[in-house]
Amino acid sequence: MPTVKIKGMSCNHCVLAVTKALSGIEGIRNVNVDLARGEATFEETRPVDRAVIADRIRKAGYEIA
Ligand SMILES: [Cu+2]
Repeated sequence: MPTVKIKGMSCNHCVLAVTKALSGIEGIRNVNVDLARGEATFEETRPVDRAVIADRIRKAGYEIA
């Protein structure tokens, strides 16, 4: 399963925001964000450009590590 490292998450609100941001990308589903590990895993129904993922994460207020 694809995994991205995310910087800046500190609480469950952050987890929710990142989950929402990733879930809103076409081609991504079943997002699971792990706060302790600082990472998100998800399924791709089609290949998604990592730049698109980084952009959505940034717009939500976080950074791809
Ligand atoms: Cu937070």
